Amino acid sequence: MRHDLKVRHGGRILADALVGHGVQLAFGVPGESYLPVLDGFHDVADRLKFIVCRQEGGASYMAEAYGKLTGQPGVLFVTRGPGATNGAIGVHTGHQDSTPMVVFVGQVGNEFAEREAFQEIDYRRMYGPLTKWVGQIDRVERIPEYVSHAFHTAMAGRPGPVLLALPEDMLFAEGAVADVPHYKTVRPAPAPADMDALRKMLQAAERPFVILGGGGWDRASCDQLRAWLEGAQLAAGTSFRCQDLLDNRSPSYAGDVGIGINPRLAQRIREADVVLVAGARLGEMTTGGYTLFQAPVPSQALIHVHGGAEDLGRVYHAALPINSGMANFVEALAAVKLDGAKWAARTRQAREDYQAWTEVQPMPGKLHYGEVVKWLDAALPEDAIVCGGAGNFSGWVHRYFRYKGFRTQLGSTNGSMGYGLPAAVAAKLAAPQRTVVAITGDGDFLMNGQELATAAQYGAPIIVLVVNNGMYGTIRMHQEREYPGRISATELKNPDFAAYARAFGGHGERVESTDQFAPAFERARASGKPALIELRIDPEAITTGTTLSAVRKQALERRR
Ligand SMILES: Cc1ncc(C[n+]2csc(CCOP(=O)(O)OP(=O)(O)O)c2C)c(N)n1
Ligand SMILES: [Mg+2]
Repeated sequence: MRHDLKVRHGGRILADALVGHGVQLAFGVPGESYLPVLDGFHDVADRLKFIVCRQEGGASYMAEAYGKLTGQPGVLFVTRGPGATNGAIGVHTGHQDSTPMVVFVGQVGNEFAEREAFQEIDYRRMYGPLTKWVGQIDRVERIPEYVSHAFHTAMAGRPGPVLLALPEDMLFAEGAVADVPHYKTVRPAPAPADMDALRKMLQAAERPFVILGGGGWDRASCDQLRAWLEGAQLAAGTSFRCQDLLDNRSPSYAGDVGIGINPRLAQRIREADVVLVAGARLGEMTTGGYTLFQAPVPSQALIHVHGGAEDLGRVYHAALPINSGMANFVEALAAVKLDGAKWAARTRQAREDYQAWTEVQPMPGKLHYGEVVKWLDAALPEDAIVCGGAGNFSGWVHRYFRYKGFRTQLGSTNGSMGYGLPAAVAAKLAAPQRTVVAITGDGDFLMNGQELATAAQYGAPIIVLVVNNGMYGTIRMHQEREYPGRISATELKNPDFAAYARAFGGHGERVESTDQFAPAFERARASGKPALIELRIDPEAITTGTTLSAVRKQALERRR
């Protein structure tokens, strides 16, 4: 032990370690299992703010959204057992979305370990499949080493969540140890030979297409990539809920490759001869259930660029796999000069198809939700952040909203409900100067409605839209398709959402027709409080393109 070092308890060493790694906001719900950490936070309160949430599900989404927005690990604290189980949802989202996160969870003291003591869980087993690494810090002197390891792992290669368990006795113990400097981000870069092969493949293509997606991006790389795509006159799409990686106003942008894909875009991808995929895993949602690309050997020559070496060749055999971080890849692309004359007309057509697809379609009812999304698209500031969860209501946003650059969208690519509101709270706390809107469904919203209390407590004037159709509409749609007319477990009796928001000290209103929306939104914005606008839509309007009764009718006809 070096005598010039101050003796600190484990909680303080941990708090100092977080400050050393640049953590300014952390999210969580307290527990008696990690009291020394809360005590440590007391000492560093001027540098690190701990956002106390109302449910670990909300807190874990906030940490995930913070990581997604800032590119720095989102930090989450949950107590052992029940806190750890509640908090799993945001970790699953972070894993599937490749979002850097460092999760700390209380653990029973080592003196009781393995007895199934109060709230004891083996986190290595429970969280193993949801994280990149699960560790447990058993010795107080090793806190700085473990925390540094966790931050490096969360950020390296393909980013993702990491979990550290904190046995209670270790946190109360004291040690005299040195801090570790700020973590470094380790990401691979493409080899010159890879870039040469990429240039040759793309230049030889007749029908090239580009897909951008996944995690590990940053604003500068997205802007640089946009310029490169436009210079090469290439058409590009974005993977499911990664629509903000390419400014949707770019002449190269051809739409999102996710649920409810434009059929013409799907056709374009199937017909492509060379596809460059940068950052996307090519998961089920981005491949139309593994149909846009045949598994394991696609008919298109695939250039697959990914930060995680293990994700290359995982499903698809790429003609050219390139293990690279996105910034390094985009930098290397600058030297790749392509003549786009061969495919320029196809790119223009792809853009026209996108524009035609995003024309607002008719919708039953007095409140045209498509028009509302178009209004938001035009009225919100360019850098507004639009957060969303899961449900059919999100389809209108995917189709009609034009994301105008990096991190104007925060969504859960694992299709996880309840994400929009907590993501909006985290975004507003991280970027108070930006307008932040959460678009939620009536089912989706109440999965984490309680986090309005967090928004109110920390002064986060977000604007939440609740698209109310009185049901778990997505499931009802699938139900009508598979078992027409046999409604089961999908109807919802809802509270008065506007009154609910007001009960938290927020602003609340209900809108029942299209013309009521803009003034209501302006009032919500002007209120300066967390605000909620309920949109009463016609339950018949089940997607942007069809009605509930049409789905039922088609199903019945198929059965005849
Ligand atoms: C956490 C979670 N639980 C359940 C589901 C399954 N699920 C997907 S969409 C959906 C219904 C969403 O309802 P709502 O928010 O009202 O949106 P709507 O489809 O009606 O527009 C459900 C239950 C899920 N994706 N995530
Ligand atoms: Mg609904």
